[in-house]
Amino acid sequence: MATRATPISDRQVDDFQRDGAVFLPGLFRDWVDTLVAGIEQNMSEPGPYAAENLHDGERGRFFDDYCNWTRIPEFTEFVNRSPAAEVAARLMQSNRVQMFHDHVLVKEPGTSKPTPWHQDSPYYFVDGEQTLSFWIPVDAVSEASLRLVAGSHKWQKPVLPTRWLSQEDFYPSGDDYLPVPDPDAEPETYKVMEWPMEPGDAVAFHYKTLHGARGNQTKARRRAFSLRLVGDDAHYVERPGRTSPPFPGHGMHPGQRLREDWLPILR
Ligand SMILES: O=C(O)CCC(=O)C(=O)O
Repeated sequence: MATRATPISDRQVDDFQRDGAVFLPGLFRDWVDTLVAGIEQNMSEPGPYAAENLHDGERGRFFDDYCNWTRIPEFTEFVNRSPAAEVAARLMQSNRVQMFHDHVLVKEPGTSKPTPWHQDSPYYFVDGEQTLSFWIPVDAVSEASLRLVAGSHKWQKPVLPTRWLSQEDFYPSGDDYLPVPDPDAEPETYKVMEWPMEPGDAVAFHYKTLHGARGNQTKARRRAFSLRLVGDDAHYVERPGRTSPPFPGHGMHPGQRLREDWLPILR
């Protein structure tokens, strides 16, 4: 796989640090075919965590699945050989880059369901300021592109995580969280960032950045691959219930670095 050198500018690093997200046009352009093949394999052979996020009778299809990168060779290759780890190190300002997980999110044409506003961090058993996800569409996308609230990674309290299908609270202790805001209803309070994207473009964002997406009412598929990575200060934390992903039997204790035999150091 020939990979073009993709320098990240100081300005892009500053944007990521300040806003909690940055748009990286063309970063994974050379990897689109690999990711398409991996996504198609993932959809034809879903893993144990695969989910359909629509109720019976709702139009379209909203599929997601995660933690398949070790069994799908195209994802393994992307994790190990794409520029993702190098770019993440620079944006997170981290020496180490450790794998957390892969995530496939597909909205088929005519899916009206939005992805609810959420931060990823409260669902995870990892905390730290050096965290980063790449969201990479493999289809051109405008309406159903990722939307992110600038600066939300610096909010003092986490936003209540909810279940995407039932919309119930994810944990019993809802009082410890901010209610889920509606950024579109208060544009003077929340600055929403979004970009029309081509296949292989990426948005890099912090695990604490509030984000969501509109439905896909177009006639085109919207397939996206997300790669979740962590840096030097990432450590295991306990949450008030089963996390997502759960990684059953992980055996880690609060404050520990994530175990490297399951979640390898990439750089
Ligand atoms: O693809 C989507 O609709 C949402 C993506 C997302 O929430 C994520 O990658 O963390």
